[in-house]
Amino acid sequence: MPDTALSPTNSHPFSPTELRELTAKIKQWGIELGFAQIGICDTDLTSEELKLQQWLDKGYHGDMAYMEARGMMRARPHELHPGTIRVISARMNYLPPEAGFATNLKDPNLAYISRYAGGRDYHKLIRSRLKKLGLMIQAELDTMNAGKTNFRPFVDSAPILERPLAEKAGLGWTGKHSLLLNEEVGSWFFLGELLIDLPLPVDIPVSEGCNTCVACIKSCPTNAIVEPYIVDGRRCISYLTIELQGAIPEEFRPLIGNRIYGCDDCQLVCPVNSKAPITLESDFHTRDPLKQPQLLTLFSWTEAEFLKITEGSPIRRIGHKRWLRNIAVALGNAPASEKIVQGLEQRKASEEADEMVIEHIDWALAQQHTKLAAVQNLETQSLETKGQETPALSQNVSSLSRKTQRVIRSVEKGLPRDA
Ligand code: B12
Ligand code: SF4
Ligand code: SF4
Repeated sequence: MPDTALSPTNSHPFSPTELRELTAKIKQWGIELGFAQIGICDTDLTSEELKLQQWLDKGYHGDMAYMEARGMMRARPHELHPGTIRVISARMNYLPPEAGFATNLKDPNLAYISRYAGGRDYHKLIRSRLKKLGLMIQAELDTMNAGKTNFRPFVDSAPILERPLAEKAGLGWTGKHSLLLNEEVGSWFFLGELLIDLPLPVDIPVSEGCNTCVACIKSCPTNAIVEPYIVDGRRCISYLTIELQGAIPEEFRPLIGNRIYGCDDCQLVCPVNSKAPITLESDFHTRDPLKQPQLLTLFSWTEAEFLKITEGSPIRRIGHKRWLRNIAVALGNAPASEKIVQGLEQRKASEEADEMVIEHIDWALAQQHTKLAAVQNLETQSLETKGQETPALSQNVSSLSRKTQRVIRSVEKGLPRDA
């Protein structure tokens, strides 16, 4: 390293000692602001460009037009925010207490909501903390009489490749599910970045730790992890229930089970998550109405109720119609029930159901009628066999897929605190 270094927009020469001390302070401030870890990397993502292009060429982004909107700028932070020479990458833990993963997945009459989404929307929270970090850096430069720095926080928004940046910055390795994970803490964290023009020393990436494990690939309900490290977004339940605007393709509906907003399965079976810490942010704790909620209760919310209860939460982004669409699918997957049929019919007759919602309700009604007929058949058989209840009847034709049953067993064994 030369004796002094200049940033592109700051003519102040920094000595290596000044930069090392400033970096140590930045990492400490990051922790004080609630981040679990801060790392620093340069802006060179050329090795990712071809992989990103192949992913887009295969159409894995589906309807997410924003993924191709800015071309390769996503892999070029210095083009997205001119002057940038370093990325300060930050991660914030979101695992809420009493996650109740298995209890929730086990009961198909309850709605499963991805555990990142039960509290406050992370975008605003993380962006504002990163901005504070930038202002703290500026205040320090002021005391050093070192001029102005040019910084910009990012969280998802103009989507730079956050995961490869965080990997370069030493925050973890890319798991076969394509998320970043870390030996000490697992993967239940969000990423955010501060793009900056200071020549800070960079961190060293950690080495990959998945080894021969393939649990996430085997457990994905929709086989969305098409190759190790590569997710076909169009198959992912997170995409189908959150990003997709229109109808959910029928082939995926039975596989979605009771997951009405996002999916956690590939992380639930990951052995590295056994050490995951609970978030320190009470804002990420699950709000009461969203804790293990009954599908029928959520389905009965009017649009006004939906907007009120989900205010400030990421769930609000999908709007009431897609909320109803997702719950209708889960109700179709739930065990046979006259009450569910009634709930579906009431909703179908309501003014809040548009054409798309009605199509999903009709699908769910067809599933329910088929299952009710099966239960009736079994009842008749049971009467004929002198009242002996058949096992299938007592379970009301179990609607949990084999994969989900495996995920539940894996959570109960591997993540007992969060089960
Ligand atoms: C689009 C998107 C999605 C899409 C597509 C997912 C995907 N894997 O691409 C959908 C809607 C499906 C999705 C789902 C989820 N997402 Co998302 N998503 C994003 C977003 C906005 C962009 C990701 C992206 O660039 N994808 C494009 C592809 C090309 O990138 P990639 O998957 O990293 O692909 C690389 C690999 O394929 C790799 N590669 C290719 N071949 C090989 C070979 C080897 C050996 C290796 C190592 C790598 C490799 O190179 C590619 C290019 O870099 C990021 C935020 C951001 N701005 O980065 C959040 C982000 C990745 N998502 C996040 C989360 C939390 C989720 C969910 C867990 C949410 C949920 N519970 O429902 C799921 C998880 C699904 C999964 N297994 O990926 C977090 C992940 C945090 C973490 N710990 O890593 C992020 C970073 C958001 C954030 N700010 O915190 N997401
Ligand atoms: S979030 Fe769910 S659907 Fe998406 S890749 Fe992971 S396990 Fe598969
Ligand atoms: S489940 Fe296994 S393969 Fe998948 S990310 Fe975790 S350690 Fe890696």
